[in-house]
Amino acid sequence: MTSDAGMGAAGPPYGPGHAPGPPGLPNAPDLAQRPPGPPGLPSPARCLVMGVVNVTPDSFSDGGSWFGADAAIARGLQLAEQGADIVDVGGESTRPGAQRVPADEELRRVEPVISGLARAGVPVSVDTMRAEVAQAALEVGARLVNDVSGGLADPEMPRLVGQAGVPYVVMHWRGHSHQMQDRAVYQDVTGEVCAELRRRVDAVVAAGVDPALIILDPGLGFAKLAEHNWELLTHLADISRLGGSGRAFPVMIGASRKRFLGRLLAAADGSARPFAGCDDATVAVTALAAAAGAWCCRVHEVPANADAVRVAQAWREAAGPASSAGTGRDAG
Ligand code: PMM
Repeated sequence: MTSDAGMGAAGPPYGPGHAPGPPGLPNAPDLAQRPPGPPGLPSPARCLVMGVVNVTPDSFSDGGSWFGADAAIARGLQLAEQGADIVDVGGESTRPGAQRVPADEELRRVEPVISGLARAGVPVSVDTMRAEVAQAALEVGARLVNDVSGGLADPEMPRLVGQAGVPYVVMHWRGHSHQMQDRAVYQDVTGEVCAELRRRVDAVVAAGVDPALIILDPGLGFAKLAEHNWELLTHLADISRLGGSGRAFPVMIGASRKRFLGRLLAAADGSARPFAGCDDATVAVTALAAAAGAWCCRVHEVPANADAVRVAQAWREAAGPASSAGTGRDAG
């Protein structure tokens, strides 16, 4: 472990009192200072844009579109040219109700795509819940592991990520796709998501992950109803600090094309807007989340989102020095 990762008698390094934030932050709706992203990734002085390439036949929002390796690499290159700071490559659909694919099939889908994009110099993340897939992806050049289960689906994952020393997205998750919607039950969604994420952070740090490499994600749509997603989106500061006043983790948001947007934009007859008609709403969420201090937004269509994060940054800078500080390393 590097940096301030030691777990001494004072408790976990991200616990209360370790890195007190500015007064008034814990309950503030916005992250007045966006926490810096982990080393080894691009670090512009604004929210990052992560472009998605799902190498699957059945993902909810773009399944089947980039299923062959050549098409997926071409799409990833296009997303990078359009302004994606990171390209996220996944080989397993996580849409509600989806069945799992075998690990060898997941690997067969993602490995050539990650390899091709990394060789072209694109910062790539691997979207997987499996340590075996993450390891192979890191060997061919992935720089970040995006684990929607936060290390719950595969107990080997946190140790692997800890040993590799790469940034790790720890997402809030309550179970695999076939069971997750039954688990969308909360009394206090922000409080419960923070508490459950805190337990995951404790576990992955205990397994060797450096806290400075952890990115938190509330997991919009994963065991969440629309009302849960909206509440979480408006409590990014709480999520960043796990509901306390300790270390502020960078926060990632994945709202792109999700069903709660389609339902918000339903037609007069009540039918949800198809996902491809939700890109403008995605851009609106990106602008709001970036203005509130999100570190990164994961999206399927990059150009307008790349504009939105720049608008949000100008907004933050105009709002005052506290809002625009906390970013801006040149590395990566
Ligand atoms: N959502 C999906 C897949 N991977 N990763 C993170 N970190 N956060 C998310 O919200 C997330 C994710 C599902 O979306 P898709 O299948 O439509 O791409």
